[in-house]
Amino acid sequence: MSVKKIRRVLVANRGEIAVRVMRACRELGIETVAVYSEADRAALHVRTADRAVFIGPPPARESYLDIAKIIDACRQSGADAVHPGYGFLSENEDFADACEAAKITFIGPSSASMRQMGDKTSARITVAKAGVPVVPGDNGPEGHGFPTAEQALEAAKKIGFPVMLKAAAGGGGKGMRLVESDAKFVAAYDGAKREAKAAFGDDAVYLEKAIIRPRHVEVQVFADQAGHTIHLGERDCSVQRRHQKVVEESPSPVLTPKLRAAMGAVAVNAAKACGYLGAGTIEFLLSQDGEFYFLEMNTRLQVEHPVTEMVTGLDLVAWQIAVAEGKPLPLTQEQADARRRGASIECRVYAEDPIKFLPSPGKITSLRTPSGPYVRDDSGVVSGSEITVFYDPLVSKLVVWGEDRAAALGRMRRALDEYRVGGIKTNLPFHRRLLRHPEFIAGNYDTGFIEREKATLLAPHVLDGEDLDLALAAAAIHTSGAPAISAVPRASAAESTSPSAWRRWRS
Ligand code: MV4
Repeated sequence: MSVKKIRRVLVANRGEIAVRVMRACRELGIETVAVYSEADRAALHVRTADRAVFIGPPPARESYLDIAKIIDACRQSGADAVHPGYGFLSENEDFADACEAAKITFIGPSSASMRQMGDKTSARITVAKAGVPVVPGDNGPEGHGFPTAEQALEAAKKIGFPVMLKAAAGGGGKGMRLVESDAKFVAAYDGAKREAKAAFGDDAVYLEKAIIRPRHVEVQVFADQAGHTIHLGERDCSVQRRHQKVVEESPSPVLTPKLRAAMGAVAVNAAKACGYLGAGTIEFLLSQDGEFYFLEMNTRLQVEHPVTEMVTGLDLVAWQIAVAEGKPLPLTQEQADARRRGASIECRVYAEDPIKFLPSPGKITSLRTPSGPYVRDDSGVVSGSEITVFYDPLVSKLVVWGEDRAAALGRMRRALDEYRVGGIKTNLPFHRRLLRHPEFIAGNYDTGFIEREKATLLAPHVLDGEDLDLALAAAAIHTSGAPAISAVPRASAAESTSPSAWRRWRS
């Protein structure tokens, strides 16, 4: 239990989340400290902070992931608290311990909670004891994986194929294998073990029954130091590709109020089971028959937290700071339930080739970000910023709110059409197509959606109808010597933004 007012926060992160956290601090009258690598000297998060400390070379291992350097930066700058953001050191128990040892408030859960939830077999055991439904499976003879392929195969036969082999130390799909039959089991077991060892330095693998075409639905939880724990509803994150989320929304288009209440109550129990403090997320798989299963807990603020903020009208970073200072949660579960209103969607805008899904680093030479009612663009870049190969190529998170899902979809289509990024390729054309896909509009999607629909979602843009006429007319004017229309530039071919060109998707 700690009741210490926070006066100066060091944000141990970069990019949009560092800027996001600093905005909350500024609003609360809390001073901010940025840390930055050689590659981030001119970065927006450095300019946003009250002061900044240089922490080393561009590779994250030598800067943003170096615990000693971050603790030293706190000492140098007089910070009394650290916000870890997401990624980097946010789920590193040793970092939380190092902060405690240095008497710096870590804005997040205890290292013990992180340890308990970081290991997947230990998390399954912990939450199952609290009555949380986990995916049926076998954690292995001692509860931490199978020592031999033979023992694992025996267990797999009992569970029944198809099964999932998963890394105990894992998460994010690394060291994970879907196995359809016993013939392929031993090779999959060896492969999963090798991948787990390489990725986590721990080759323990365990078994779960495979859920076919699941949705990924996660519940936002919050806990204070008195142990009060509530949930703030769910986010549907099923639209992802290769374990990289692309679009998230709240509420999930498929949850009934009854299912939401059940998942929320279970999520609260899962958080209580590990003595949780602060913002956390309980991930579930939702099967096609409407059953839900605990998958894992993320012991940090998530990338997609803004959709929850939009439907609740709350500032989750301000809440994180409040509970870290020992203040009680400002709302009861009933009050929180009464706040949820309308629908919110987030599109992750990445600097990547929209066809090949490969990063497209470079300098952003021009930028027009959407705005207008209920449109939020959380970005860590401005015109002139560099997207480098060293870090995540996220340009921004475009988030909208609407009275209902249809309004939110219309608003997102409009916002996407306003968005212009020059100098680099982005996945904006992909998002424009996705938001016009009939199945997405209907809410009919699961975790395999992008892979199955990639041909339609990635088809190169072709002008048609009115847009083709306009483009032809503009070209005729241009070649006849009259000035090209430039006051309100139409989208370039690469940008392909004109709304009516997407008409093919309207059913
Ligand atoms: C599963 C599953 C089906 N059945 N487990 C992928 C990442 C890791 N956190 C858990 N994952 C999955 N676990 C069982 N028993 C399907 C997935 C999965 C998935 C989960 C969430 C979001 C996207 C996904 C994409 C493919 C597979």
